[in-house]
Amino acid sequence: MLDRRKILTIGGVAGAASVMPLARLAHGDSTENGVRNATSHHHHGGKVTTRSVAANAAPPLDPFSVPMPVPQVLRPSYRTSKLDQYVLDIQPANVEIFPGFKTAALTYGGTFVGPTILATEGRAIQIKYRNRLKEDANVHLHGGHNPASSDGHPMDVIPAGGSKVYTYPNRQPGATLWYHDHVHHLEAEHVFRGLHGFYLLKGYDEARLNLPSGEYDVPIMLRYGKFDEDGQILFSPYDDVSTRTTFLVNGRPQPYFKVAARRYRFRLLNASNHGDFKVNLGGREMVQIASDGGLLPAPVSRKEVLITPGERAEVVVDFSDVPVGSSVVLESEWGPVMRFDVDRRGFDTGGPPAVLRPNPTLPKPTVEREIRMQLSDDQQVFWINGKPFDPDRVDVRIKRGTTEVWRIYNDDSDWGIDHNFHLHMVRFRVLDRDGAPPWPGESGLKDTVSVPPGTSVRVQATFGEHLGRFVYHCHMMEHSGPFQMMAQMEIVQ
Ligand SMILES: [Cu+2]
Repeated sequence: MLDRRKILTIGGVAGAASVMPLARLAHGDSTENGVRNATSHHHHGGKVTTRSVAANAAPPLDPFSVPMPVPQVLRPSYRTSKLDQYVLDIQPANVEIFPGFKTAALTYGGTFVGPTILATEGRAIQIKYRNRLKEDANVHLHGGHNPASSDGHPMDVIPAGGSKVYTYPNRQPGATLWYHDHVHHLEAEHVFRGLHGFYLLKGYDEARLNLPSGEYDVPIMLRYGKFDEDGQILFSPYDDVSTRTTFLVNGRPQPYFKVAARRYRFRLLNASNHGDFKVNLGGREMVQIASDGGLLPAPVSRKEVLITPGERAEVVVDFSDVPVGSSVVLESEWGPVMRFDVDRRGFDTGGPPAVLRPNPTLPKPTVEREIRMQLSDDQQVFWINGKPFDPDRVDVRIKRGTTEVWRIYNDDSDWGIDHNFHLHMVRFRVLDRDGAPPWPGESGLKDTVSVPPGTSVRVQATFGEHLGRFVYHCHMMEHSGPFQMMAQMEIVQ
């Protein structure tokens, strides 16, 4: 049940500390504030300081001095002709993030980035999660088209010591999904402390596309972290998010990754609680082939890719012209994120084809809705359509199979607060941004979309096939969790 005490505590503390925590929380996303660099500890001169907000004091480390790991693939414990079954523990673990330091983390299976789960379109997976924490946990498969009972609704938790089997039918096109905690009020902290991992769903249609595969198909989780001098994770829901300045790439700070001089498929995920990644390769082309919902209709040539929290962007990068012994740095607006070191020759057989995965035709919508995202009048919480999240309230009822257009507004232009929007269970098409065409890379199916302050985005979705309650929310996790920028829909017959 809803923990009223916790809500009151958060509200009371936020009240005592005035609006500043929320304003800081929000402004951490904007480009005008904060410098992100994993190896130096900037202070934000002239900016308001708030109580209980420490600086990032991560152990000093030269950039590109640790290797980027590729998360281990989880092995099924049982396989039948139609189904793979897995067991995965949600457990505390001491992990190595900074060399020579053991960091206390919350993990799936003992690693800071959980094991990768490999799925195939049309072949179901069941995962038994055992909660070895001392508090509630649960699992949301972000981007998954799954029954409500397996969606990880914020109120549908696995109690401490308990377990739960989630069933994923995988009846959806291939895509880079990810799994993370979604317990109401705890998700921001749980994810920040390590409850995140990849779930790679391979589509029927991918084999014929000649995309880089095997060791040349690499999931890369980008996120921000914050640590004390002993390498321990610092988290507060009231944190100044612009102080989360450590770049973590698959769980290591500013790593290097050895590559062959050939094409790679990189599945970029922004798993940050807050903060965009706008990345480039110093002018080198990134051919975007997929977004949240999987393959785009056609490849899109990019020099810079913006990934907001929860979003994925898959890019094909060709290193064949890079001399062996040279490097290519992945940079963001806040500094170098990681380095690709070309250490051997490579061979491949051509780039992605001109046609990847045609979009399904857009059915005619029969319902239109407005979703308004904004800071509450008393500045204590964030609202969707004038209300904070109430798990006992259904905000919209949708007849199964209905096609709807939602226009999502970010009404926080006064504060300049970034939001984005994540819809559970279905994938949507981005129709337009204030009447203008969607951004590059938004041509396919998505489940999370950036909504900058003062703008609106129209999306279209068809709400099948699963009945029941699903949430939609801002994916900046302090907004949606502690500060309640979340609502729920019920799909009915
Ligand atoms: Cu938000």
